[in-house]
Amino acid sequence: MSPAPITLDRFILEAQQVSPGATGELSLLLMRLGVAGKRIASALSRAGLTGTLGAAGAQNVQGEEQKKLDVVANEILVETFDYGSLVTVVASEEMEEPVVYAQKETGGGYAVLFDPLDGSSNIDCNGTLGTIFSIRRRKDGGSADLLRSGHEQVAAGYVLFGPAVLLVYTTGSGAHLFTLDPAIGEFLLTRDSLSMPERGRGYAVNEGRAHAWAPEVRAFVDYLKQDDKASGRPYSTRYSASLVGDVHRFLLEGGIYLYPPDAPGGKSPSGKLRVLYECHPLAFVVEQAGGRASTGTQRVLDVVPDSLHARIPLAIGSREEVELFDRFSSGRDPKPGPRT
Ligand code: FDP
Repeated sequence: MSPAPITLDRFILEAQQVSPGATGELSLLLMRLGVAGKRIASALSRAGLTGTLGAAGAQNVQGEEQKKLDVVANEILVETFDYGSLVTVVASEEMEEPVVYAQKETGGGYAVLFDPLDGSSNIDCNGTLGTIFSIRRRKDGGSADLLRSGHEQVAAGYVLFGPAVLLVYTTGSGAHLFTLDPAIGEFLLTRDSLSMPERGRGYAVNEGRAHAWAPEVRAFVDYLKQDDKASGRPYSTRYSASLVGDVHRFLLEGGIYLYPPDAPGGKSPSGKLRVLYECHPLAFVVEQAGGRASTGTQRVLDVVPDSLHARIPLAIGSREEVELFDRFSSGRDPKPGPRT
């Protein structure tokens, strides 16, 4: 008989047993995220049949059009943590203000932050989507409590909704990959302690926005496209319009995802992606797999946001490409080495 599959719950519980001082609360929370991921996957798979595709008719706090499924996924996550006294507060890309659970004033030590449905433009065309989450210990309360560096995350990860539903998470000792087995409704361990290639052959960026980029960003992307076999160029473009989808690809294959800032004076001088809901959690996962995440001038995990919905430029992926991007960004001589 083949060995019993390792379910998400078993993996989390076994990790808890070898984690000194663990109370089991974080384990419960992670398991709940698994359940929320399955509920969102179910809503997505039936959206075309249940009338939940299309726009919700409102804008989120960023002024972006909300899709019905953005709202559904957000509601599932808010509801998921509204019992059990584990979580005091949740904050989401889709909500202007955090939700503070009234009954938790005396209990619940965690804050959960999320982007309920990343890659919204893919919703109506059945493209790749994701849910990104970040877990922090609650300190003294209030929104200011959440405005801390990415090093304060105790866990982070994402659920990827593609041909298969995947869950990747880290608690700071490696990043682990699970695949939903639809036959039994469980996430099963498919790769323990992911290790991403130090260098890849692909890049993902919305090149339709190249006109707005700073010259050093254009120089970097042009560099990737030049033909030079010795340094492994040209790279292939791999942009899916879903940050989670692209980051996941590069986690497995190596490469770099970029959402650069506009040049000074442009419309988006800080880029598009949100520190707390997207950049910090993905940076935590990718670093745990041996990769890097940078704004071009700063390590993403070092960034302390000045507001809940603050944005930063993001370069995330293999160590070598992200370091190269930093060298271009700072105007240093890139001097890329030959491909090994
Ligand atoms: P979206 O706004 O559609 O949710 O997180 C934001 C994000 O998607 C990323 O998933 C994606 O990579 C990027 O923005 C797409 O933005 P562009 O349409 O500007 O390319």
